[in-house]
Amino acid sequence: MNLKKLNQKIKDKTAIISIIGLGYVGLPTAVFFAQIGFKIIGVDIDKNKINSINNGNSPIKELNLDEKLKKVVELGKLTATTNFKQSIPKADFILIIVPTPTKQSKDPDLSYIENASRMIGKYLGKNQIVILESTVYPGVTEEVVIPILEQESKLKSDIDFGVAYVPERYNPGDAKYTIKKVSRIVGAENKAIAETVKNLYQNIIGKKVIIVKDIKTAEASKVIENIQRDLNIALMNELALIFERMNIDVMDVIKAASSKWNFIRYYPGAGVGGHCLPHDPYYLTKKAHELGYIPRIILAGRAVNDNMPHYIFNLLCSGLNKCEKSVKNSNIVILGASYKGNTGDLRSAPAEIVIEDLRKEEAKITIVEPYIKEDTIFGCKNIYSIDAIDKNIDVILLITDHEEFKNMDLEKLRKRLIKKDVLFVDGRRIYRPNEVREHFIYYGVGVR
Ligand code: SAJ
Repeated sequence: MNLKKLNQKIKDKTAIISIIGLGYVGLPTAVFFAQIGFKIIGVDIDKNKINSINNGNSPIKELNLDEKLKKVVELGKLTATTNFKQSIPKADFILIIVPTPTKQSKDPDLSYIENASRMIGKYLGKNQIVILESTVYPGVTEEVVIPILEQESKLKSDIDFGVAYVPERYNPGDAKYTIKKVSRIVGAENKAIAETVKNLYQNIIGKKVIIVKDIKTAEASKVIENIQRDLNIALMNELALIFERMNIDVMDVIKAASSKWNFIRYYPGAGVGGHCLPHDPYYLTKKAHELGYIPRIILAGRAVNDNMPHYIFNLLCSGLNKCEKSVKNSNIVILGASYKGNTGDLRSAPAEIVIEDLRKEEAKITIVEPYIKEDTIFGCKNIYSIDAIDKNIDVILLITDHEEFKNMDLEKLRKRLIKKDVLFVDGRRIYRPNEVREHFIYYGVGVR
């Protein structure tokens, strides 16, 4: 490989970068590299997405990318295509940023990575570097991606072309931790390729780009980031259920424990959603099982978190019971469908599970979801605003910690409602029980 030539192209920003997968992470990454002057060829299998991008319109509204996207498209810095044959041969660097979901069985679904590798391999030439960003288990790059690239291209990795793993660390919708403000990890087949890839990313990363020992170390570092987070949240959820039985409010306990310098704050809630935490752990646990190790702790955390939406349903049933009402035909307004506060992202959203449980008991459900411009979400009417809440409701069920749902005027809301007892279920423990109990029957995670 002629890495000197590639490094020169990075230096004078004439390197062409092809980004495979223009989703929540790939599209912002493409815009970011284009904004600093690189020519980007975005590749995706979704024709509608491609047309939207080439017209300067972001297909993912909640990323708020339209203005930046329109500009780089108008400058000719970013074009999108479905055609690998037209894009791969022109690229110096090829980034794979495709989904790595799990199947119903919770097994990793590597089909997106395998298909992308196959299509890249068909048109891969010499002196190009392929960089995988998607979250995987240690070994996928060298045991899955590289063999497919070599087989399709009839070329040899580390000789004719290079491969590296640079885990994505992009947080969709996060204005604080933008791509620029988060350090990155690079693992590659050899030091020279790692240095070249580091030079490329250092153009868009204002923080350190750290070269680690090898590709597997880089793959492992990414997958444990989210496993650690998932497990810590599971611990808080488990503590909420323990302290509920002791009539201790877990939120008071967390607040007290937080006064210790190295206590890391996580909070119990209605469940753990998104495209990362509910899925990434299974990539490592599957590999662990294959190697004869049973990852009990990781799987126990997943089980606790996956149970939380059902726990919320049971909490609501207990609360209705206290009001001497049944779930059947009760009017329930759910505050928030998104999996995470202040975003409009429904992927693996806990709300969907709670709604399934409620629907089985024939409850009547409307949703207040201001971040998603859809009139129907999970089969329920979206009324968008708290002000549109029907006066006839029996239950307010808060599931997503959107800013709009914090500091609500509970007295004003209560006065609009006509039922004698209205239940307020706080699925994110946003409110202190006593401030709500002045107006509603209050139930919350860890409090009945
Ligand atoms: N959640 C809790 N309790 C908590 C924190 C989160 O129940 O204390 C729930 C959220 O409501 C949500 C789910 O967990 O349903 C996931 O929330 P998250 O804050 O982890 O957000 P994600 O899934 O978008 O995680 C991403 C990850 N970023 C990348 O993979 C690049 C994760 O590594 C980040 O730490 C996280 O964003 C973040 O910090 O925002």
